[in-house]
Amino acid sequence: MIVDDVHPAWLPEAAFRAIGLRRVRVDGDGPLVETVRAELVGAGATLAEPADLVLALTGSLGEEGFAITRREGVTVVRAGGQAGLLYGFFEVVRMGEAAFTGEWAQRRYAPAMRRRMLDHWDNVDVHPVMGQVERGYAGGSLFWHNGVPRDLARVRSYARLLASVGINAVAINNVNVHRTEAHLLTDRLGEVAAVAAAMRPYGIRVHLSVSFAAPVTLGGLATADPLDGKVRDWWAGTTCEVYETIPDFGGYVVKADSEGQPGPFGYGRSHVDGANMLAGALAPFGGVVHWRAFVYNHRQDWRDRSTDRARAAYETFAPLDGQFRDNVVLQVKHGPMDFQAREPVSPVIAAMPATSVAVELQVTQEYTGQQRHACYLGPMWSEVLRFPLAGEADVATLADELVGVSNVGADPFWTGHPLAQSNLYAFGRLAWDPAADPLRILDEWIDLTFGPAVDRAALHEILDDSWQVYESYTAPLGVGWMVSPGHHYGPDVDGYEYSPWGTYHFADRDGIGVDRTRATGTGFAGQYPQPWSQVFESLDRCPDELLLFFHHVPYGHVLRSGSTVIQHIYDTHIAGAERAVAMRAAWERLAGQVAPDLDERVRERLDEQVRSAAQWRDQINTYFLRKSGVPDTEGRHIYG
Ligand code: GCV
Repeated sequence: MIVDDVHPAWLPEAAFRAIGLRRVRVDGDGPLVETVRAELVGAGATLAEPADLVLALTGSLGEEGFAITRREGVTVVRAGGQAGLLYGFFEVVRMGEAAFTGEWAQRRYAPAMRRRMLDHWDNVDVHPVMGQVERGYAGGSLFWHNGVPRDLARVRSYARLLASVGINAVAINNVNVHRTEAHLLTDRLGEVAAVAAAMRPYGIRVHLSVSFAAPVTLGGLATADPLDGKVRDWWAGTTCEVYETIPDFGGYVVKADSEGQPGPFGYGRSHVDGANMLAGALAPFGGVVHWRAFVYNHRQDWRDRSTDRARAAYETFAPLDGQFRDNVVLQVKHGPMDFQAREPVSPVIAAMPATSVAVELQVTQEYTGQQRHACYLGPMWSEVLRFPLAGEADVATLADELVGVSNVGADPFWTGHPLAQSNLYAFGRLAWDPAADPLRILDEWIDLTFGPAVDRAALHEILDDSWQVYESYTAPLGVGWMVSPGHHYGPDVDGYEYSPWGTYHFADRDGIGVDRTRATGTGFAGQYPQPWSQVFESLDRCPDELLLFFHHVPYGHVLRSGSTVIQHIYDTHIAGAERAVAMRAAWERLAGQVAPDLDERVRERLDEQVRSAAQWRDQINTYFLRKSGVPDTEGRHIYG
């Protein structure tokens, strides 16, 4: 077992107690099998006969699948490949004593998504505006410190945590590739190789974000035109060197023509030209390119009501379906805007049946409280993944892969807010099984992290619906934004209203919301397959929580819930801020049950959540009271 100076998260020594008491046999060879052996020994198990637990490489369960059975007092894990054996081992850890109790028939496990990936937005240097980790709320980078690589022991511990929830790929640097970080592809490749070596024993392949302009900035060419022979040769040669150094390198992640990053549009080429060129360079080595669909005009004029940022990704990519090479994965944010607390699922996910699609979730809490607010995102992701976007097919079925923007940094608790570890855990578990119940996953996390004696009810009270609580005191009814520009923390209702980012709520004295209907608005609703196109188009059928994403309505509009829009705003904001206070009170019940440093950190964050929720409540309620002039029917105090 790895011991270092960080919090053990969901793998404390106690989690291995049941395994540690057993005699074990491991049948098979290979580096990941060795990892399993080392884990068993580290847990205190003896490699001896007669075994209570047998882990064996056999059969046809696929590279990552495994089966567990228990007969005649022996628990047997069978796996088709080494990764499967590692995942089977961690399943036994999760089961605890139950893995060694009773007799049961074979249970089979296999991941739903072939690639379960975390993207880090880490920079090597501290960026003057974005810091070292863009949208990072957990200290500096895991990989670099003061411009040089960190001690890799922590990276190895991280890989272990990730493997225990089935993650098999990590992109280690920011998709906004700055000058220093561009060199990771060439003269600083050794640093990537070192991270890959630390993660390899846990079955995790390393990917790299690259700049589309690299042939110019690194190669000294005059162009990065994807159809230029010299450019193609440069990428082919560079990629070949990458694989000579890191034979199991995963591939490239590319943010192109997006928020100022260079891309094929700059050369009059399409995203098929750009992505396929890189895919061609990677194909001989089995690598993939994750090509992000987050392409929109970030220099919009707010006066221009014909442009709608929500429409942009579909307009760019839907016509290109079927033209991408097999090793291109189109990486699509789960919603059409940008990781707001509430968005409809992106219609792009249903528009690319002939393209590999990765759905991108934001584990780092940029728009959901920045790891200062407790906000368990499992229920949100579960809703996204189970959403029946195309007939019978839900998002999880339409997606080939799941990618999460990591919430981890150099912080001793990994995630800043210790309770945000639950999000990292849930991301892995849902990528493995999108049908899993997010509250059951939370329970599993609580059990592993805090042990069976903890007041589980208190933790559930804080976290179960913390996403809905966060939503209730921030921007209402799916309209989104209303955050402080730039750093995106805390309320600023009009902060983005007259900005170039395409993120408007259009509140005036009569009403609020964005008309995205085909009939009278931007037409975005028309990008969905039926029935959703009609459901979102219709004022009567549109779900309340997305009403203002699709419609501009008067404050007196009656929601399906029976409340008016304005009364809903008042009620939810008052109740939400009260819930934050109740969350803090629930934590009090855990006094003495958790380690003092963790206790102190959580208390500090809950105090901030209470303060911030009240600030959100007061700014939002006051803003809408002033705009609408409609008083609260309950006569509660709202600052006028
Ligand atoms: C890495 C949002 C964030 C940016 C991020 C971008 C992206 O706009 O605010 O920090 O850039 O998404 O996903 O590329």
